[in-house]
Amino acid sequence: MIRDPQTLEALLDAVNRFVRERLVPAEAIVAETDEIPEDIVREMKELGLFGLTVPEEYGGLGVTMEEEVMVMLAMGQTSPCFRSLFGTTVGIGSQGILFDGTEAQRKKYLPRLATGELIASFALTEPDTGSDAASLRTTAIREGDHYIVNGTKRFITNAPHAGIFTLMARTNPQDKGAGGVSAFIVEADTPGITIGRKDRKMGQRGAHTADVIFENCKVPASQLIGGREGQGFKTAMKVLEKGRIHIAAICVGVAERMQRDALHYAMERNQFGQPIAEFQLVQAMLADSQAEIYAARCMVIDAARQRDAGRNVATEASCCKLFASEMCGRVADRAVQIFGGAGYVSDYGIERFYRDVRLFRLYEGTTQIQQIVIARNLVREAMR
Ligand code: COS
Repeated sequence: MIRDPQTLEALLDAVNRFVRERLVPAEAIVAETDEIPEDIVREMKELGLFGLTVPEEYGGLGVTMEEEVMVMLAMGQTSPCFRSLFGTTVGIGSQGILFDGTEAQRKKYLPRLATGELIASFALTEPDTGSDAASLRTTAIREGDHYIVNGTKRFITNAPHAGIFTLMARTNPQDKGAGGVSAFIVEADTPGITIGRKDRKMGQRGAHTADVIFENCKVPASQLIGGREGQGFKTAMKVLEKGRIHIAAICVGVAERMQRDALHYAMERNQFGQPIAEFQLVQAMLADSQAEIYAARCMVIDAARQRDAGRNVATEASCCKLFASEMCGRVADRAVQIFGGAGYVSDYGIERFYRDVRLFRLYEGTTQIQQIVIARNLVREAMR
């Protein structure tokens, strides 16, 4: 749903300009230094990017899912590390507070997230808990008006920058499954929290992940999301479901960028006396990528519209994440192929995208988890 086409157009114009004039020129330096320059971070805040999904009453832009998808398609036209900096704050780090938090929790945190003053991270994954999210071991044991948190969270995006963590921890150690898990808002400066060293990753330099270690960390009971124990796994699933549409949109945007770069290269690069774009075997690669990008774009917009209309889109969200992330990987591979030897050389930039997009098939639920979710939902639906 698009609330007001003119307002959205103004926002997209601003984002497109920011991407073109500020982010694209900074891609190489960010990849080299592994840091996003402070002035770019400030401009992201000024544009309202950190508050995209925070409702207007709490100081954000309150975009609908379809509008969010449009902004992510625009943000995808540059290195994905830029989106990552505000992605957890507009997505998995904040939406649990919005969906299931108490009014007091929303009022306390959402306005500061919307301005970018606070960065939110989502702390679910652990050293021994990835796809099987319900098996997490971090505990939060109630003692009076506090919970004592112990455990280690792994690969936590934006952990080194976070002001708050949306933390999933087991409040009922007797219940080893999803029902024993609760969600908390934990302020990053709470004593007992240590952030590990930044992970050295395959790609997405400029986006940082790290371990978050909780040792007898005393979290006030008022930080339990929604004030109810045992709801944390469901909160996480709801947040991830929406996040999957968001990530799928980024996959489409980045695929469009790689396709554009490949097309321009193919038109400039001459072999056998003509641009390689004239050769049908190169054209076949461009055509396959274009068809897949178009298909994924249509899927993502459709799923977003259905979600805005209030429909259950658990299956569609997983279809989008599955197809768009795999599509993006194929487009990256073809783009490198079209660049030929230059595709393997850092100066041309395309190998960086090839490495960056590999993450899309892994995080916020691997391709295999999306397959499981889709198939399970189909079977459940058919059994009704
Ligand atoms: N929305 C709301 N509730 C949901 C839900 C959703 N999308 N998906 C599941 N739930 C609920 C279920 O309804 C169930 O509730 P009841 O017990 O009341 O019936 C509960 O959550 C447990 O669901 P389920 O039985 O399906 O849980 P499983 O342990 O079998 O796990 C998968 C399901 C594998 C799908 C889940 O663990 C998952 O998504 N794993 C991937 C995690 C992930 O994405 N990690 C990335 C880290 S963050 S970057």
